[in-house]
Amino acid sequence: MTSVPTRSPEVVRNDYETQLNQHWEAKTNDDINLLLGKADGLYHHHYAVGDFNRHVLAAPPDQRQRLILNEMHRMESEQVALIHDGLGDLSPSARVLDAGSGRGGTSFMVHDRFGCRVDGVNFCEHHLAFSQELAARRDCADSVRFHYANMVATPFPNASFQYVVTNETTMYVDLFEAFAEFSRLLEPGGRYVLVTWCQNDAVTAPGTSPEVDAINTHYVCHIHPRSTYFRALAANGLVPSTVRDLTAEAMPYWELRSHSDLSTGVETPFLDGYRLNRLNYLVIVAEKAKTTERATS
Ligand code: GPP
Ligand code: MG
Repeated sequence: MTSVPTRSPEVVRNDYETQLNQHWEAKTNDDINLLLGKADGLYHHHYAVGDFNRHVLAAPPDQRQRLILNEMHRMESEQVALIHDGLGDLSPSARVLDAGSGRGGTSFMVHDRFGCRVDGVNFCEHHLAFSQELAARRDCADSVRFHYANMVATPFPNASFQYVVTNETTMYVDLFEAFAEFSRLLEPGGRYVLVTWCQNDAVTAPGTSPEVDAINTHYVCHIHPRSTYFRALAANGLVPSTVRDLTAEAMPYWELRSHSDLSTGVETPFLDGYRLNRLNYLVIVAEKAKTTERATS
């Protein structure tokens, strides 16, 4: 049973969000995602870190493409360990928000790992219907709920979550607006786990990387400078405890994907961006400050 309202101006709020929504609503025959998830019902809209099994490239021609897709799917699923590890020792009674939940892959894997309740938010209607149906089929619809909502303006009360995660979704939002919302939603001491690709403004000025421009055009997104993440976290009382730069580890996935018949053309700018260190792959864990008041001595 699915419950997806039709497009609302309170959720899709402006010209950019309308353009973005239309992009995702139109992306329904994305075999590069749909074929990967078929075997186990985990559909991802993120990439991966770590090496691939190099033997697949030497596989017999009649098996090679299938093995490449299997390997990409293994890697995308294993990427969710970055989120699991960032969440740490999570109690089954905790509530987790998955902001920008796609077709549900990360939400299901967080629930499966910790037994906790997960709320996913997304404004793409076919993604939402798809993930709600999967939740019913996976028999976890009471615990893993997907909501038609804008991830920077959600319907949830203040301090209603102990954890927020974003798995490669923050290139679609204004970071100050998004982190203000996540900070509002988190209990004091709550944790935000963020996996993202970003523009390395330590080596190139914003707006000067053709690779970043090409990816932005491909996905209708805005890749943010690395430093903006930290400014926006600090501005919203979200204090980083872990920062991991996995740029080198993010490359093999794209190398493998460039050998797939389903490659989409975005492989080259990702590979070039990472190789030139203009694009970074980061994992950040941050805690919401228990108080934002400054101590007076
Ligand atoms: C693309 O993944 C993912 C993003 C641009 C990040 C945000 C995604 C959300 C659903 C919020 P993809 O798996 O759709 O790309 P591709 O089709 O190229 O594999
Ligand atoms: Mg994909």
